[in-house]
Amino acid sequence: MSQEPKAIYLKDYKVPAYLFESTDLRFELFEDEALVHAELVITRNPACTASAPALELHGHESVELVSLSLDGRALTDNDYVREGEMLTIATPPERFCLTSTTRIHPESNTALEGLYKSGGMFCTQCEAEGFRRITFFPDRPDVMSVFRTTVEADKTRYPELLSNGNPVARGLADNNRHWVTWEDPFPKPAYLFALVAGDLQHIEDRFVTMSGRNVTLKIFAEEKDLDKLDYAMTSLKNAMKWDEETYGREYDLDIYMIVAVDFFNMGAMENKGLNIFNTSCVLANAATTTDSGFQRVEAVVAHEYFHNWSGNRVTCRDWFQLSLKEGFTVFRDAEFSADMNSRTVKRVEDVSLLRTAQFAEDAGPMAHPIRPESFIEISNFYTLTIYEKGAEVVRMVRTLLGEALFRKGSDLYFERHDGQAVTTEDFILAMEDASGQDLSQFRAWYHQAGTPELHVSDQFDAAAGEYKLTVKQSCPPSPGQEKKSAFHIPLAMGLLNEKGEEVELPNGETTQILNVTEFEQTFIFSGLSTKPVPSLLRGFSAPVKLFYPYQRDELMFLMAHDSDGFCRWDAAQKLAVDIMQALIADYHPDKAMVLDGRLVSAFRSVLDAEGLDKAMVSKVLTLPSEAYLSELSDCVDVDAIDAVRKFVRHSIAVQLEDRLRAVYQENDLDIAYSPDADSVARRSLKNLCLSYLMSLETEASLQLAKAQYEKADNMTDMQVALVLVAHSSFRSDAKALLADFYQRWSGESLVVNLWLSIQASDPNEGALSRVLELMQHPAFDGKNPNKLRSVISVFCAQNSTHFHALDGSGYRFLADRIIELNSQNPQIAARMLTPLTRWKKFSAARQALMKAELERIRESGDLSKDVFEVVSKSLV
Ligand code: 0A1
Ligand code: ZN
Repeated sequence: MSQEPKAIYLKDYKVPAYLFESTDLRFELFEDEALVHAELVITRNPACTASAPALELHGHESVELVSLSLDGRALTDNDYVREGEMLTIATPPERFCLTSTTRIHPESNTALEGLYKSGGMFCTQCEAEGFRRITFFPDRPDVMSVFRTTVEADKTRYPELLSNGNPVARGLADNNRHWVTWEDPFPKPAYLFALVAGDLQHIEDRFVTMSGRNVTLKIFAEEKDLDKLDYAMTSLKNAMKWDEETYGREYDLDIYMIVAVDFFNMGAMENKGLNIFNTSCVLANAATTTDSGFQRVEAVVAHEYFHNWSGNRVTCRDWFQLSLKEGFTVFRDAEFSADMNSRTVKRVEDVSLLRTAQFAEDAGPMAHPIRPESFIEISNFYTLTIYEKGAEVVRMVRTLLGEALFRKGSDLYFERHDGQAVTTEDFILAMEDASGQDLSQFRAWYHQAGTPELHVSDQFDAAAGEYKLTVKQSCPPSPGQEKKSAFHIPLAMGLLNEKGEEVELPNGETTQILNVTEFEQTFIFSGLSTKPVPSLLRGFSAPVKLFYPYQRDELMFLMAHDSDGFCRWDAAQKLAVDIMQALIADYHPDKAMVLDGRLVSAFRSVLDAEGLDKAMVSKVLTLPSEAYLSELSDCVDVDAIDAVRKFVRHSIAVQLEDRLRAVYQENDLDIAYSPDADSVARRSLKNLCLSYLMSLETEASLQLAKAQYEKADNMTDMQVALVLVAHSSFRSDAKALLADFYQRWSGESLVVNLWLSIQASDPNEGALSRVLELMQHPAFDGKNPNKLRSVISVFCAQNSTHFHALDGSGYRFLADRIIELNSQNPQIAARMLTPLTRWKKFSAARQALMKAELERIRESGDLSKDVFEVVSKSLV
C-alpha cells in the first residue's frame, strides 16, 4: 500500500448522480481468464442537485479494462480518468448507454471476493464490495438496477450455469461451449448479484405460497454431497411458511436456488434468488453432522431466506446501515429457530454468545455502534455487534411496542420501503408511526457503542410494605465516544416471595417491563409483607451487564423457583461464576482449592428433579466457559481460569459420579438418530454427563467414551467421545482414535474439519507443534477458509494456555499466519487477528508480547485495508 488507507464517513453520504435502468452482462468463462461484457443504460438522477455531475464507477485494480464505449463511440484514455478504485467520466449526457469489456482472473482470485473458483466451479461473492472486482459499476447499495445475465462456458466442465432470477434463454456455442441467459425482474444493488458455473447436482422441491403461487426450490452441490441436502430443503420450506405466518412475507420469484461451495469467507450469502452457501452451513446428515451443525444449517438457511424481504426487497442505503438488514434478519432467524426448537435454549445460546464475544468486542479497540460513523474497510464490520447486538436492539423495539404493534410496524416498514434502499432511521420511524410510541431516546442504541451497565440496589420497608429498586445506568467509554447519554433500557423483572411464588406487580401480571431512561431511577412496589427476591432482566430483555449483589443462597432460590427459564439458567451461571471468580482471585499453583458445596448441591437437585427439560438441565450444568470468565475479568489470568475450571469440573464429577453415570445410562437410548429438539436435548445431557465422567480420567470412563465412539450411529455422539479421549491424558488411546477417525472420514471434508479442530484445541503438552504439523497434513489447505478456521482460529480461541504461552510462541505463530494471509485473503486475515487485538485484557508480560506482534504485522509492509484497519486501531 503506497499511502495509508483513508476512512469513509457516514456524514459524507451523497445521493448517486446517476440511475442505472438496466444492466446487461455477458460472462465468457475460461480456465485462464474471464471476459465480462457489460451494457448499462444510465440516466441522470433527478434527486441529485449537482449541475453537471460526473459519472463515477468503481473498478478494482485487478480489473483490466479491455474496451469502453458511450452510445457506440469508443472512449480513449482522454475521455475518462481511472484512479485508485474509481473510473470517472466527467460530463456524460442525461441518458446514455455505456458498454465495456473487462478481463478478470477468477482462477487466481484467492481473496474469494468477486468472481472466483471454488474447487472446480466458478462462483461469486459480491457483498459488500466484490462487484467492483468483476466490472466497472457503481458498487454501492443505493444504486439498484434490473439485471440480465448471460453465462457462457465449457459444456463438459460446467454443465450448470446459474445467475439471479429466471432462466429465459439457452443455447450452444462453438468449441463445446454453451450459454444460459437469466433475468431478474427485481431491481437490486450489485452486491446481490450472483453467478455459478459448475458440474453440480441438485435436489428439487416445490413450495406453494400463501397466495397460491408455485415456487421451484433447488439446492445444488457436488455429486458426492447429494445425500446431505434434505435437511436444508426442509428448513427452507419451514422458513418460507414461517415468514408468511409471522410477518406476512411471501416469496416473489418462481425459483429459489441454493448452491453449496467449499471455499467461502463467511457462512452464506442472500443473492437474489441464488443463495451461495459455505458447505458448512448447508450440508447435513446424521452420519457426518453434529446436532449443532444441523441447527446451524436450519438457522442459516432461514437467515438467507428472510433476507429476501429484510435486505433484498428493502435494502441498505449505504454500508453504515448494515445492521438494518443484518440485525433485523438475525432477530427474525432467532425467533424462527426458537419456534422450531426450544425457545429458552435458543435464548440461552444467543445470550451466551452475546455476553462472551459481543461484549468483548464492545469493550475492545474495534468497538463500534450498530450504526457506525466511519470505517476503513467495510468487510471488518460484519461483526457480532452489527449482527447480534443489532438483533437485540430490534428485540428491544418489540419488547417496548408489544407483539401486535411490532408487527404493524414491520408491515408498514416493508410496505413503505419496498424497492428502496433505506436507513436504520427509516426502520425506527416506521415503528414509531405504526405504534404511536416515541423512540427518540431509544435511538441512542444505534449511535452509541459499548455495553451499558446497570447497578441495581434495593431497600425494603417492612412497616410500609414497600420495596424499592434503584437502578443506576452507565456506559464505559469506547473509541471516539468518551461520554454517553442515558439509554432507554427495557428492564423485564419480577419479584418472588419467601415461598418462591411470583408476586403480582402493578401491571396486574408477574413480569413487568421497567422503562429505565435516567442515569438513576427508583421503582417502588407496595403491598409486600416480606422482602422479595428480585428476578432481573428476564429473558435478557436488554444487552446490558446487570449487577445486583445476590447472595449465593438467593441464586439457588432463583434456580429453583424463578418462573422465567432464562433467569433460572442465569442464576445457575451466576452462582458458578461467583464461586469460580473467588477461586480464580485466590489461585496459586501450590495452594489447594475448596469448592463451595452449594454448587454441587444445586447441580444435584437439577439432576434429580423430575420433568425438567433435558436441554435446560444440560445448559444449567454446563460451567461458564473460559471465554466468558475471561470477558468478566479485568485482567485475564489464563492459567488460573484453566486450573479453576478443571478443578470445579473434577470436584463435581467426583461428588456426583453415580448420578452422572445413571443419567448417562438413562439417556443412552438405542434409537435411530433424529435432529429434533427432544433428541438433541437427550444427547446433550448424556454427553455432558460423559464429559464430567471423563474428567475423572478413570479407566471406566475411558471405556465408556470408547464404547460410545464405537457404537455411535451419528456424528454428535462420535465427535464428543473423540474429543474427550483426544483431550485426555490417555495419549495412546487418543492417537489410535484420531487415526481411526481420519481413516473413516478422510473423504468428508467437513468431518475432516472437526478432526482438525479437535487436535488444534487439544490442551495437552506440545499443542503448537501439533498445530504446525497439522498445517502440513494433506487434509489441510491454506487457501480454504474453513480449514484455516478449523486449525488456526480454533487453536487461538480454544487452546488458551498454549496460545497465551509466556514464551510468546502462540502470538508469534498467529502473527506469522496473518502476515502470510494478508495478501492472499485479506478478509480472513483481518478476522483471524481478533485474539491479538484483546491485548489490553492481559498481564503486563503478555501485553508486551502481543503488542510486539501487532507492531511486527504493522511493519510487515503492504498491508491490505482490512488488516491495516484492525492493526492500527488495536495499537491506539
Ligand atoms: N450478508 C451475508 C453475510 C456475508 C457478508 C459478506 C460476505 O462476503 C464478504 C459473505 C456473506 C449474511 O448475512 O448472511
Ligand atoms: Zn445476513
